[in-house]
Amino acid sequence: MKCLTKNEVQNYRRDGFVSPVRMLSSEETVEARRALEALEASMGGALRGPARTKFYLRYPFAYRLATHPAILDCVEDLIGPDILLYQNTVWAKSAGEDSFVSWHQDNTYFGHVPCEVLSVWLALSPSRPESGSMRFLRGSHRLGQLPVRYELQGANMLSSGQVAEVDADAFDSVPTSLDAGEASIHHAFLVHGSPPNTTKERRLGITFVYHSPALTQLGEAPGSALLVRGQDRYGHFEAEQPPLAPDDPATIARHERGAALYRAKAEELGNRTIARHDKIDA
Ligand SMILES: O=C(O)CCC(=O)C(=O)O
Repeated sequence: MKCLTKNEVQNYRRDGFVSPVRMLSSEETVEARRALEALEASMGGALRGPARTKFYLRYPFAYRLATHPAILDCVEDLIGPDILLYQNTVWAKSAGEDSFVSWHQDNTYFGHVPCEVLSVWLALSPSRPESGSMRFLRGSHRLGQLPVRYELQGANMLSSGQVAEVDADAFDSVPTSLDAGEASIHHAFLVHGSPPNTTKERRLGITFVYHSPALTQLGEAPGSALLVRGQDRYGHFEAEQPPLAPDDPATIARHERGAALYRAKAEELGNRTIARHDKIDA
């Protein structure tokens, strides 16, 4: 084990999540939040368009977070030493806003097979039940891929408004509670969601999605991913490159391609409204 205890790994296998895990020092957390909020400010207050998708391909601060040794050590404890980074995005809830996230499984629009995929949700502010922290349906990852229905409500942060068809009452619903710099890690079949932020503080987190290079994806559209540790002996995913600088033309082009491939795959797997939030923040 490089980071997690044997118990935490066992809990992840049984429950589908482990939380909380300290990832960043307080200095690193402050710096990461400053960098993200400066980027948001440069876009008028929120990330928009393709910047919401795979932004580790464009912004070095996001790449550094995605490859932080503490995060990769935890990921390695759960999925082994060869690690691809598939996606990242930001999850921000303003003070008192009604945004929520419906019960869903991340793999619905990733389509990875087998679904040995996990998300690290890194808190850049405290994330408490009252500020709309994520809730996990304990053990629901063992249900496999569930069908979804669509409830396209404006306040749902999921672009397609999908709701996993699950009897949520049959599961223990576990709210996470994270200090800034801590993370929760969840399996991509785990059913999860989050309520509105009822506090006076902004709740801010970034997710990073990792899996082994051995996996494949459902559908025909190609996917791309960035090797962040170990080796890729399979070549199932188009190889991405780290960013050089946010205004480097090759970096911009690579980010645009990665984001477009990600979106095309999600659309192929049923997310017809993946661009829904591109303009909402405008
Ligand atoms: O940040 C939230 O409230 C939800 C995040 C989420 O659904 C995810 O990271 O998969």
